[in-house]
Amino acid sequence: MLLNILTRPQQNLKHILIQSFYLPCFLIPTMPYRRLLRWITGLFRLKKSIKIGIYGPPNSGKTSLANRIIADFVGSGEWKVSPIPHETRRVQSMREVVLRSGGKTLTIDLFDMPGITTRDELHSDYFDEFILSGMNEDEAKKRLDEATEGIKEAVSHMRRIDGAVVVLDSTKNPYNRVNALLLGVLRANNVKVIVAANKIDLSEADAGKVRRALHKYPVVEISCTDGTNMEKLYESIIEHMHGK
Ligand SMILES: Nc1nc2c(ncn2[C@@H]2O[C@H](COP(=O)(O)OP(=O)(O)OP(=O)(O)O)[C@@H](O)[C@H]2O)c(=O)[nH]1
Ligand SMILES: [Mg+2]
Repeated sequence: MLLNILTRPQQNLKHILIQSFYLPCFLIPTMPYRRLLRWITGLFRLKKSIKIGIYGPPNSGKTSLANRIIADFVGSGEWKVSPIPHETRRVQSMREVVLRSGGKTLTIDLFDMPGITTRDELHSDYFDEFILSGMNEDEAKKRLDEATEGIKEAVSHMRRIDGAVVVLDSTKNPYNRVNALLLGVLRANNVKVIVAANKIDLSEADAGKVRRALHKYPVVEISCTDGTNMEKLYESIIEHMHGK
């Protein structure tokens, strides 16, 4: 046999190719029905989940939103939330979360991103906030370094995601450099954007201002604390996010 392969390589290569082409056909009748169906659909399924990142400035409620989504559609698992900015300093993800709304579904890979800010803001305003929250200088510097890495990681993910929910704190002025930069980079990467104007439960919230500032995008006014309009947000995500 070995001698045969060595002496007539071309003929035998053809034989091997034909065999490997027909091999799956011989396997089919022996596979259980359900596995067979999964195998066939798997062959045609080019992309299973839509990758959605939750972006926004620090402390706007990104992780609170991720936790709501997880609680509503997965049921267990929770990420850490804190009033101190830059709590999330590594990208956190949950795969294959099935969103359901109005009889429609969308399977997403969910990414909770570190808060985006500029270097200047990080080294002045946020550093001061770390100190005011009770951290000593070393702890504050460590958090600052980790936050810097987190921002880099969040920005590098923009190339890999299909859609973004940009969470803004409605009590804050939406007209600022960070929001403009964030939305500009997402647009440059062809990422579909929905804006969630969060914290509308607070009396000082002005979601109308967020809506006016970001009129080019679908804006949903929400509260992650009391769950206002979460259903509307899910509906909007399912309607607008269909991959790149
Ligand atoms: N009143 C109110 N507070 C909220 C709401 N959503 C989040 N918060 C609070 O805002 C703070 C920040 O929430 P996070 O979910 O940690 O915000 P984040 O955007 O993930 O923050 P970083 O990870 O630091 O960027 C926490 O104290 C939350 O309890 C909301 O809808 N209403
Ligand atoms: Mg967070």
